[in-house]
Amino acid sequence: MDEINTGITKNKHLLGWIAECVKLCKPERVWWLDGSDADKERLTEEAYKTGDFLPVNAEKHPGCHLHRSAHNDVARTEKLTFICTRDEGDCGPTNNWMAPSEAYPKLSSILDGSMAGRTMYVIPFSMGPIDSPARKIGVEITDSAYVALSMMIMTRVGIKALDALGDSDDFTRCLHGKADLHESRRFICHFPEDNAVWSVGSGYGGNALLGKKCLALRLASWQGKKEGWLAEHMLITAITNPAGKTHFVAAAFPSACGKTNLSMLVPPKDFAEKGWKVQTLGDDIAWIRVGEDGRFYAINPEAGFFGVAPGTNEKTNPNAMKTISKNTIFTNVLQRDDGSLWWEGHSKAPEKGIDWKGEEWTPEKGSPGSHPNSRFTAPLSQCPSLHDDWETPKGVPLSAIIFGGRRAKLAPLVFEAFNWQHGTFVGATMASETTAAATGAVGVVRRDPMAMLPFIGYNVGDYFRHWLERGAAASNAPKIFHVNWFKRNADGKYLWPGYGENLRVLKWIIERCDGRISAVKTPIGLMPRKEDLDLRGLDLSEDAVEELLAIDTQEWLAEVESQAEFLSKLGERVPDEIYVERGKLKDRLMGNKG
Ligand code: OXD
Ligand code: MN
Repeated sequence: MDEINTGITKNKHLLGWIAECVKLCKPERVWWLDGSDADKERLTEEAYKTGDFLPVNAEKHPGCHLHRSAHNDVARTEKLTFICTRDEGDCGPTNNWMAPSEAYPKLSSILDGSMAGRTMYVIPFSMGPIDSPARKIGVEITDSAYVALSMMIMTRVGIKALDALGDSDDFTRCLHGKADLHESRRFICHFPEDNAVWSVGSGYGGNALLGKKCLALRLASWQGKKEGWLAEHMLITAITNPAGKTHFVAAAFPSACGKTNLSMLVPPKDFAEKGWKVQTLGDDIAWIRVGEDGRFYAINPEAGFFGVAPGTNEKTNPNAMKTISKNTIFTNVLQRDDGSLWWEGHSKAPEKGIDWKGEEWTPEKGSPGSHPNSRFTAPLSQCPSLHDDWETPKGVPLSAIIFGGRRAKLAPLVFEAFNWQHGTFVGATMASETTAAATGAVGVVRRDPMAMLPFIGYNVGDYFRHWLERGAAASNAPKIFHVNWFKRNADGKYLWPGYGENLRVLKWIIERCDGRISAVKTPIGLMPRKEDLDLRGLDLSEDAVEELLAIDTQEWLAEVESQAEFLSKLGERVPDEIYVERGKLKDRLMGNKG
């Protein structure tokens, strides 16, 4: 069989596994990615030949490519995502379970011969900086040039990952095959006990770039439980105040709720003039360990952004626009007549173009030109607001963890948890309106613990226990906050301007971390008084501020009942401490002492 870059490893565990996969998938050729520029160039040429890439206007988008996915393959498919533990109890009630003894044969029969006439790309990669003690090595096999080139942006690929692996057997075996992309033959299966992921029938990023959600969240959360660390769906950002003091914060929001925007926030003009600075370390995933000084240290295991395009523009996220100005893969956006790219919320709509389905489009057509979950894949290194420590092997110390959801009602702009246990409860019961990042209805409120509902790779009760234990293991754990940028008034209008103005809330948060500002005790947590928020220069009515900070006791009492209903579905492994916190919240709301 034809092979490219053979001999780049002598690791017999890896060679043995690739041989097994070749036997199963029967590709025409095997291409080992060495991570070099020459390899990338050749692979790019290949992607144009296979039709994975379509050309774009090279003057407007140098080094960029357009990819159009199958129409039925545009988002994560949670229904078709499985945790395959031997014991169903270890998977827990928030995941779909399939026994490994069922999953392996089922997926093998789909993969059998599925790469005939195609190239099998072998991608050795590292999640995390190669020199970080926290990094994990994986090897992904795929028959998609789009996936291979996306992995080259999102992770650290090639010989350097193989060198780090050496002769070891300690790597995640990630097997991805497109097969026929039919939904009835689509499965994303995780085998935490075997350190393996098999994904078949989808080319969508979250289902197919296996370093991301599959390894860095689902398997990593399981490994973190065993090894004493946390894998979380969190951005990491650095906020520096005018005195030059930097606080690192991590924030967990559900998919497509603004993590990329927050991680690249541009301070409002008057804040920037005073010397406030926000810098980016990551927009989606954080791996967190307790350091020797008792603080939480976070690394971003990724090397790229896989961001949502719609709504991204010069005003909402100028740093993202600069990041994606070159060397970026765009998926399912609209192409204008001159070959340049556009998406809803980018700029004025073109009079016509080719939409994400490859069909002629005009605004009158009534359907979006780009898919609501259309994406950009771009290297972190191109982000103008990147923080110097983004690859620091030990990670950065966290002052605060922020949970957030998209909620039209109920949750105020910001509150602080009383302590770690209460913060864990706040995260465990947080809720958000669903978005286009996953298939299914959009805009429905669902509980999404720590924004990890689709990504906790084991029993959710054990996960809450792990959170409580990690906090107890840290003598100097971060403070926990909850924010809601999405509260609306009775007319359905957003009350808070969001984007850069969110720094006003972050300012209160880090001042709390410095112990420099007071807070009011409320039944749900510690909150700023109106005058504690720096709202100078912001056109916001007194009423709006009051509404943003309001707590409606009746609504919260209903919330507590709905939390109870949710918790009751999570099984017996939910720690008592979570119920205790719920009871205390109810008591405080009823006016009793908490
Ligand atoms: C993502 C997601 O792509 O959360 O980051 O779906
Ligand atoms: Mn995400």
